[in-house]
Amino acid sequence: MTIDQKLLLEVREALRNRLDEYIRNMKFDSKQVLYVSMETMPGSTIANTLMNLPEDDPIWQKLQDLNINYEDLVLSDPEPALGNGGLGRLTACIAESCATGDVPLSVNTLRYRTGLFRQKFVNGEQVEVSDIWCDSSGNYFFEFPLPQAAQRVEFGNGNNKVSVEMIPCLIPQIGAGGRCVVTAACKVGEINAPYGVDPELYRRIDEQLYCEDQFTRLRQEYALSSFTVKSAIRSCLAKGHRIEDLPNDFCLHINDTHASLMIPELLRILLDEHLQGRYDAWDVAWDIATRTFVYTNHTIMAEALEKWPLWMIEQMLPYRIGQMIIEIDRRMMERLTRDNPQLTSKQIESMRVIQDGMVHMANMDIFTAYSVNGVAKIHTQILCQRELNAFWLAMPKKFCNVTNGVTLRKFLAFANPGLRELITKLLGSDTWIRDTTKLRELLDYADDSSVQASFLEIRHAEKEELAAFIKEQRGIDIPSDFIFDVQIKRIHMYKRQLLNCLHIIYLYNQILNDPDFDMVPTAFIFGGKAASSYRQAKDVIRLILRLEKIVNENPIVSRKMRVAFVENYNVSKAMLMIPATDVSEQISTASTEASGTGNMKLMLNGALTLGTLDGANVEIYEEVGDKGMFLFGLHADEVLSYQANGNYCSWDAYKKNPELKKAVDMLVDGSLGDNFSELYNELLYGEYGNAPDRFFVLKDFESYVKAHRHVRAFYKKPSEWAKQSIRNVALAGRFSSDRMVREYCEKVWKIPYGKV
Ligand code: Z2T
Repeated sequence: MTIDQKLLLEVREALRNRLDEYIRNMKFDSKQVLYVSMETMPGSTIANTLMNLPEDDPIWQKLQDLNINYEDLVLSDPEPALGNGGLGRLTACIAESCATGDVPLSVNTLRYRTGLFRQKFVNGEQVEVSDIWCDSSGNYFFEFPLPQAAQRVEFGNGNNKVSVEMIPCLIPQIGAGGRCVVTAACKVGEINAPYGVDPELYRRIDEQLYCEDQFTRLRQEYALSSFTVKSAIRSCLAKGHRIEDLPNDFCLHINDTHASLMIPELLRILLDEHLQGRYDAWDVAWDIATRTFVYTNHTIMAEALEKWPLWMIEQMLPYRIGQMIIEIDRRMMERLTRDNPQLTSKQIESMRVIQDGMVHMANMDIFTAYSVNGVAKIHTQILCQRELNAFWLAMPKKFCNVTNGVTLRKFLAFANPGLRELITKLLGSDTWIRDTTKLRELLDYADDSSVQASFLEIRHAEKEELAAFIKEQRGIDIPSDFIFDVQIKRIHMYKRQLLNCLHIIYLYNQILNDPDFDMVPTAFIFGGKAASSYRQAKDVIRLILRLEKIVNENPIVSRKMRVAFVENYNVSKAMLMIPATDVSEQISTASTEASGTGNMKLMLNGALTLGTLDGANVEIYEEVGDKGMFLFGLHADEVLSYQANGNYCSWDAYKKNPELKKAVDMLVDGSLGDNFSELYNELLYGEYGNAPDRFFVLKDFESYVKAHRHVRAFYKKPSEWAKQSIRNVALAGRFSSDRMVREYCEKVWKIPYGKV
């Protein structure tokens, strides 16, 4: 479907009006947060705009006149896929909540000409197709370039000096109160390269998200970092403030380590351009830096912690950047040894910025930032007690937790209009859309059988819509009276889609062995992309697509279960799938998922969580208790202790349980019609030098099977199920990004929430 041009213009007008108002009302006296993120995934701008326009906005009448179906509209609106998963989506939720809460924040990011790939299934495998989110001349309809705010970023040294113009393009996000914040997505403008240097190398800076080429990747990180620091300094001085006032004017938020180069960049500019000749220049610069930066950590997975070779930084960036890093490292060692006699030299060494010629970005961030936070209770705990323990012992005060949240205007109010109406009717007004604590009042209705019936009806209608979509997209029939069991997230070994698959194979065997096997019919629905170079994850996709065929095409098995993999999962697909979910699969190995945010979006819509005590599942469990959630699996301390002692043997579980053994063997014995030997090896022998079954899939299998049995038994009691579903919605207010942003204001950014 091509989107009605008139409508596009209407939405664009609405955005431009708010943007103009925003620029007119910019409060120059209050502190601004620059949230610097290599990723953002706002989803459809049409949806993001419409969802927050008040009911009396003239645009609604016009839409009605045009007779437009929103769901089709949103699904056909190309989304700026400038991110991978949770981290990029969180950035967009933060922006939306800041717009709603009148918090002066802007997101700085890069404007990748090709975002994350579009996923296609060809011959039972994922194929990556380049994603076109702009028109044929490279423009995006809902962005507003701001060339007057461009900055020049410099690379290299001496005769090889190159300068690249970075031009911000603004994508406004309107909040529920009608104000807006902007995402400044930077693109490359004019490049000045001396004779002999290929300017094309620098064109690549805004070419694509997470490019494999490490040189380009480093240039991307520096371009975003330098642009941001320069913008902040320019604006501070333009207000007539002194450079020492920078920390009062700006908080520079390092969203994971990708923008860590802001630290040496700020020191460099301060020392070389603003504090020259002052005997205390370093101390002043350092004092400014340590009051300006904050850092959020989003993972403890070692392979995701960024380290850059110092030589690469020295060679490709201005040489002063390398010098700054060396100086931070030197002074840090002096300070840490002087102030922490209680720490061992091994502990001190672990905190070093430069180790074996590699720059440990997180270490530089933690030492410099005045605030360091994790994204869920258990994640922050593991950071403090384990991963970053030495830092925590040396500087406990700068650590805090801010549990993630999601915007319920998008994922509940807009995505699930039936539920929105019911809640508004029950609570007597729609103020819960901005004050999510009000959702708690729904608890009064959890036992009310007519409310329970309405809940189930709304869910059923959503399930029919999703089933129709899956039929159209994948040609698979899913009866809407099946349990909709949904796992939607990036494909990753630690997220354990493989555990879900082994359970499906197990059920398949059970049904075939015993045609009377008593089972509430269940549809296992997946969505998610695998990184193009991640072989095991792509094998998992291949496995799920195999299971689709084997299960759905078997006349006996398909009476009791179905499998479907929704192609090209993205933000708009999420809005379609989440309201239709009965069971939310959140089954990562305990201690591996920092927070998870899909778990929150699903809970918000009344899905019951089937999960481990990992990430924010822990806090979901605190809210809903045993009856509101199906828990299974090892606890984080058990996982960490197995890892520390190396005493987990995956063969034990495999040999002990014949049904599990059978399911695992089927990965390689040909009965699935294809071979999955790498996944088999992963479980029993270990791959890439890792321990066998490093994510405890086999260990947790029995407990997972049991949890699923509970799910099916519970589903037979619709009134009980509906009651817990209502409780889930009622208790989800804590997971609103409004609460998260309020906490960031208080604990991290140190600015008032909302209007002063
Ligand atoms: C990402 O999506 C997340 C962490 C990363 O660490 C990178 C990416 Cl692309 C570098 C996710 C976490 O895995 C998830 O648990 C969390 O909810 C999300 O960030 C937002 O904090």
